[in-house]
Amino acid sequence: MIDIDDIKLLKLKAIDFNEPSTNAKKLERDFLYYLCNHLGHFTNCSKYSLYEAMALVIRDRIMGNWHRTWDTYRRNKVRRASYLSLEFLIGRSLGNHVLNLDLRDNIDQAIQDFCFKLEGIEQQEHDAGLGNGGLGRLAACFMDSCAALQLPVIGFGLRYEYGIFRQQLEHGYQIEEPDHWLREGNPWEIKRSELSQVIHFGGRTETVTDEQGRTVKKWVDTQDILAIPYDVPVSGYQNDTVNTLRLWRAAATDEFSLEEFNAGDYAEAVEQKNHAEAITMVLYPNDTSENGKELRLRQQYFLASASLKDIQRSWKETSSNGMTDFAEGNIFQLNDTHPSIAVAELMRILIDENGMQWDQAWDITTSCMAYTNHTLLPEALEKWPVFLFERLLPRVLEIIYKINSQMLREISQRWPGDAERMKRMSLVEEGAVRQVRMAHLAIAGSFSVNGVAHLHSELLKDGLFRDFYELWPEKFNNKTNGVTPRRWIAHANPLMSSLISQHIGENWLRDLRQIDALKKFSDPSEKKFHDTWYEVKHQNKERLARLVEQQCGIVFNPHSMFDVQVKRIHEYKRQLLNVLHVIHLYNRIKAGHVENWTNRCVLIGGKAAPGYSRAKMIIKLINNVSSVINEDPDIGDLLKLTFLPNFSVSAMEIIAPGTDLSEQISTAGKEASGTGNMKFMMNGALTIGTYDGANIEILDAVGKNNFFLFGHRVEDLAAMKEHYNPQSIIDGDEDLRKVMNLLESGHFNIDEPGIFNDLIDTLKDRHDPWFTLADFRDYIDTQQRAADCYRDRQQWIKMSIMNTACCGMFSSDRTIEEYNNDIWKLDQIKPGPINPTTAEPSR
Ligand code: HTE
Repeated sequence: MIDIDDIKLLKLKAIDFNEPSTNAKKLERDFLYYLCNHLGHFTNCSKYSLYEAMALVIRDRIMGNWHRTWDTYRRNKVRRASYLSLEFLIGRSLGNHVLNLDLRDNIDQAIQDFCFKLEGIEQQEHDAGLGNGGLGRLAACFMDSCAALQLPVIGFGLRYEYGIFRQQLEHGYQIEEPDHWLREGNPWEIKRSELSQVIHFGGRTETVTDEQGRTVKKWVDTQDILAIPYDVPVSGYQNDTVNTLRLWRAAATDEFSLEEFNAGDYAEAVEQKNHAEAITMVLYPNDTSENGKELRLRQQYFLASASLKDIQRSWKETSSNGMTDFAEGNIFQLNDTHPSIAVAELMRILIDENGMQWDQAWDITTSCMAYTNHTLLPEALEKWPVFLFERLLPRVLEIIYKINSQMLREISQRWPGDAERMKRMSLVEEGAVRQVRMAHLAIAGSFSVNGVAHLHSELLKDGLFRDFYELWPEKFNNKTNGVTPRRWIAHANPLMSSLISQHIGENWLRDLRQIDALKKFSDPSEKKFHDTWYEVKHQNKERLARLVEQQCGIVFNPHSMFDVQVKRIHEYKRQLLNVLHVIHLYNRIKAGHVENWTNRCVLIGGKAAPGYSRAKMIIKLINNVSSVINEDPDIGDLLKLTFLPNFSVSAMEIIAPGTDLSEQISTAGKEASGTGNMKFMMNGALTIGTYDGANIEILDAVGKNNFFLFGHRVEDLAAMKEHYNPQSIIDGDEDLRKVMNLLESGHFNIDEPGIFNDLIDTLKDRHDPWFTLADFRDYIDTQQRAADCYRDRQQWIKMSIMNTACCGMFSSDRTIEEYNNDIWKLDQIKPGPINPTTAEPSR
């Protein structure tokens, strides 16, 4: 008998449990067991229960390796990295684990007697929409790659009750609906209450004398909130590693509500509980723009503090030197400035909670923090009012001040008397409201600062962070983004994947550089391969057309060119430029200029931040233009335009494989990297794109003959800035004039006069920061080249194959290898058998 207090014995018993078999018979039995015995469904059940039962079957087959992976890391006292991010845009997990565990064939066999398919079950899973766009999805791809590469990396994030809002359309306008993704539970998460942490807010600081007679600071009278971790497994690709994504949920501490209860104010106590839980209630739906809400700062500190305390706890379990050698064993990668308050929080933990001296604490902190910047847009640069810090995090603010004075001293030694430089670089911006500049804190506290594509990293050095580059050039580096080929090729595009594997073997999924071997099949003499390639693309287009018809009620003819732009709606991404081109094509058809025509289906999708009214009007414009075009009997199959509502990770899994032409048309210098561009290219789409972000590296990889490049470059735009004159561009371009005239005539908003005036004005504004009309002509001409090329089917297939064949460097495995070689310095390690004498499943 195991006594309830004898956890140790329980652990020993637990380590020799049997790994459930993966043969089809056992899978079927377990599936029925979960459905009937566990979930209690007998004669009928919801489709969701089928998913739930299947998820539990898979989860059982992950557990052993998850345990072994933890135990191996702990036992070997390996150096670890923590990826701190306010966003992890995971999407669905079932299919991903099935691929990683190589269970698909067995499951298909296990359920062959039932009248549903695994694919149907997979679709029941709610997307985990814990992110806005590229930044959040990148974090998810990185977690996948770390597990694939067997690196000891733990992700830390927040378990938002509500993820990114669900987007619906009403009369062409975006409507946001709450996404209560956890309503039916989440079979992947394991709550670990025993690892909860207490997080402090509010209160004040006191100067006191400690036992050794030193003056030290104390943070007192705080309001405490409980951080409860929920662990989500991250399986590696057929390699037994299962890493962890640890998501924190906020809850009221028992003590806190108790006090109120004792005071007899029951309602107040419950309200405080709600107040505590509000921290992880909702994801802020802004991408590349700052929000500035107090609750958001609370979220940031909550994540940083809970994660650091968790790592401190586990570090102390294995280290004999306390926190002195913490930096040898730990590194934190900050996903943008959102978690950058971790710099000051680690200082606070080392000094206040471990009695360390400032200089030693600073050495440790700056040896284990690394910061990734994801945008140059000034509206995304986080600043927090000092008064907020004073109220919420008074002790943390004191530390920030001290970091600042130390840095300013260093600057004044290097550039004596350069007051302007000090002002520019200060962690605190002076003004009516003094503000803490989080990027400056992140740079000062990190030993590595990286951008996410070559151009972006260069622009950081000679623009936004120039002063810091001059002070600390050795910190700056580039890590070009990547995406996981498991989700974005193997899972999303099984037809193409098996075609590839038939010709070059299967190893490309582990090492995407090997997909290079596909190049030789791009030669048109490989007729059979070309025919199959075309057939696969066609089937993927049919699948996408079904989605479009379901979601939009518009019929896409899969023989047309599928021209797609899906991403967040933002002026810099220039969905407007896309619409101008569509209107131009519409004009041509109406004028009868359809010589050498290529039928085209244009798909646009993406969410607008709820407070970004201009972005919402762009959605409305797309929908209005779409109605006019799709309802005009003259247009027919020549041209279609539709807006796909509620773009998501799982929608992208259907969209990318079915796309012919990928629109990557941001104003040069504005898209830090882009990652959708990579997902499209991998799936054999051609890119029409500007010289921006990772487009440049894609262009380098495929060559200019396999890429439709257009538009002004960063330096062209800089030179044009002073004399940019959109009106003269309109006057000098007949096609553009016709497009603008039609827009201004109200042709697309007959019942809603004037609604697009603001959009039209921005296009014609001499200070339009996005230079949309400056790129119109080249864009239109380049679109024509793409269209002509598409009619030469043989040529297009060749280019399509070349795009897939050249995608090797855009695997996030490559990106993670670079992070590891240059920044993290972790050893790869395979999970070994559990050692019963040291078994300790807790962390
Ligand atoms: C870039 C995109 C890049 C991606 O990161 C982005 N940066 C943000 N969102 C992105 O998608 C971002 C969001 C909130 C605050 C600051 C930045 O726009 C991943 O591919 O180009 O690096």
